[in-house]
Amino acid sequence: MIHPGYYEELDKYEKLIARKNEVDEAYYNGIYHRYKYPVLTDRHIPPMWKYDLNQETNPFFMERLGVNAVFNSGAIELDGRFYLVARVEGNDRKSFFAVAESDNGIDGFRFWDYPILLDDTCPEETNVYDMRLTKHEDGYIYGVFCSESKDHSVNDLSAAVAAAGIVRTKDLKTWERLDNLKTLHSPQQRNVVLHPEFVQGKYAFYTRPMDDFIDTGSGGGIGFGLCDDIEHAVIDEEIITSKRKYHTITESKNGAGAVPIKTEKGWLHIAHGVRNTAAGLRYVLYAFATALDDPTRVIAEPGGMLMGPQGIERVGDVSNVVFTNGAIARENGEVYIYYASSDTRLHVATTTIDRLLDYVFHTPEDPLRSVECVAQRSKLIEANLKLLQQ
Ligand code: M1P
Repeated sequence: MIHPGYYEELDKYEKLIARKNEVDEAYYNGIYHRYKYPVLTDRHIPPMWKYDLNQETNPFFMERLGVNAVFNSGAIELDGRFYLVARVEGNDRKSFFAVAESDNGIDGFRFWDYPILLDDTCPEETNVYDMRLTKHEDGYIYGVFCSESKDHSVNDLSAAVAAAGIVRTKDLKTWERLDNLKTLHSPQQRNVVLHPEFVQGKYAFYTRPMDDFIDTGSGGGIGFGLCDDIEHAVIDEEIITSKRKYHTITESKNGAGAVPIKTEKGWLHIAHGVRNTAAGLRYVLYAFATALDDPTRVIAEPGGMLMGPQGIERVGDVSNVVFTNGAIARENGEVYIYYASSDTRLHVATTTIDRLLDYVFHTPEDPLRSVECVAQRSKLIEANLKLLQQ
């Protein structure tokens, strides 16, 4: 017999899924809209994923397999419907992937009945997270994610190794696991993204060379490398595209985020930058553009962040973080950026290609020194005062 508690929980869940999302009118920057409600949270997990519904075996109707958080999601639009491949983290700390679907991309996201069960091809793999979904010109949808294993080479219980796992699908239902990416000169990789087009006839990856699981060490920024065979992907040479810079939002590390968006003026990238503070690492989003004929050549990089955590977004399991690994660029020019806050919940911000291009090409670069920042701002104020006095 089904426990009556199930119907109470189901009612709350259905009300949450049916809740309409709204632009947060209190927030304005002219670049994008933020929304009042997150699009996915732990409360969007179907009750049957957490509870044993049987009254006999679960008389107190308690969670048997709780979910701690739902955040960093890959995103894709297929036939006018919106799909997120979310990072779901169980109470046991292990993350896994699950598809949530909506008809408008802003609200109504509902998880499919089952999470994604990946082929168990890596016996050493402990955890998986942060899938980027690339609609590649070869006809497949690729998912590139972090595959994390214990590092047995050092005497430290928490030491881990990050690598890039690769899967591919045509329908988000059947997933074929390919070999993990090998980068011959970087011992660890996270935030790896597959470029949607062939470059010089090869598969092209944005990488993030790292010496260590947390510290990028000698890794100078977002890398880029080519490989011949996607089924056994090996990159022997990585070059750096968007560099880390001293006393900027990328000083500690940076990493590719959403799959780059092709525009008439260049490839638009939305990435994350990390700086250190007395309160720990602070993650923000930033944007830049690279040349259409050479996706490694940065042609515009506005100073500072595109987005930082605000209000409740600042608080969570890993506070002071916004992070993206998915955006949807629609045929009509709209762009939906899915970003997670503080490794806890997922939000959407909406904008357009035109606005993002204006932002990337007309926001001044970071002059890198306070005195020059003041001169830059004073120039803006002076021009505005002149205009106001006319
Ligand atoms: O905790 C913040 C983010 O940390 C990692 O990003 P990076 O590799 O740049 O440090 C990722 O594990 C990401 O999942 C997480 O949101």
